[in-house]
Amino acid sequence: MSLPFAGIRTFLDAPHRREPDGAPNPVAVIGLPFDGGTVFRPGARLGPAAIRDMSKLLTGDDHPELGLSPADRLGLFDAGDVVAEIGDIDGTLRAIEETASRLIDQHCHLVSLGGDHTVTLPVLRALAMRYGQLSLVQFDAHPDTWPGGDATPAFHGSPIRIAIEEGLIDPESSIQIGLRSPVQRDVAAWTRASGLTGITAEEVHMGGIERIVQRVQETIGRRPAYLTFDIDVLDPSQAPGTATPEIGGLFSWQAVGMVKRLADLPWVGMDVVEVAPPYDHAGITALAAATMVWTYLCHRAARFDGSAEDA
Ligand SMILES: [Mn+2]
Repeated sequence: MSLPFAGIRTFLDAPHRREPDGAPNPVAVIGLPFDGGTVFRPGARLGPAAIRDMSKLLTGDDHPELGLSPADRLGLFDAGDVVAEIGDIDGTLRAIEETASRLIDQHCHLVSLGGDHTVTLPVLRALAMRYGQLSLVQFDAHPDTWPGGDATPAFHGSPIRIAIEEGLIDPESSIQIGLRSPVQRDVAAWTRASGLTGITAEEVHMGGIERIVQRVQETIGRRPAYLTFDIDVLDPSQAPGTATPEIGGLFSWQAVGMVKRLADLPWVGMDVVEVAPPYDHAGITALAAATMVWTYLCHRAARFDGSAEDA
């Protein structure tokens, strides 16, 4: 019996290797311990370690509905962390893009553990290079469409704006869920004009998750889709450990229920970002993050029959 409190911390106890080993349906997990793009309270550099740590709770047993674990049918491995010099935003983004591209070129499905939301940008650059323009499903309290500064346009409030400006994602077939933060007037106007669909947290609460899932499916269509899950979409009572908490957010059951119901979208990868362990209590933010990824991976594993080809 493997003991969840013992052993080296990799995500879900997956083997640590830098490259895939030829197993079918490879999925690479990478840690992106970067919080140099954070404007309020830092700490997301410690996110990947905390998520790996809490993921140990999810090892050893099967998903209660699916009756399987991710490693049963996926070539899951933990490729470690991507780091660059302290304070070097551009260098970090380049390093992440290079690593992501290398793994994608080897046919890996990519799962990234942030880090602040800046890290999603280089991942999208790598994926768009491989798959063309993507649809984005973004769980987030914030639209992340602020313009950056002149010196560093990329920070954790700007990745979606830059991704649209660079043509990495198609705003008309992308959707943001859980919005509720204050937004500058010109940023709100830019976001509306971009064609992005925005769903507020209140709409989730009042309309129910089934209706929101339907909106997502109608918006996304069959374009290759990327899931970015900013943990601050959750209510601070459910996820206190984050840089920019906003009240009135989703409960974890709503978010995990939507991730489950969206499992059949044509995903090309996902990330969970903005877990800042210094403000966490009892590991619940890191556990929520680990569980979102685990749920996504269990449903991905369920697509394969155990001997199958890549989807
Ligand atoms: Mn965000």
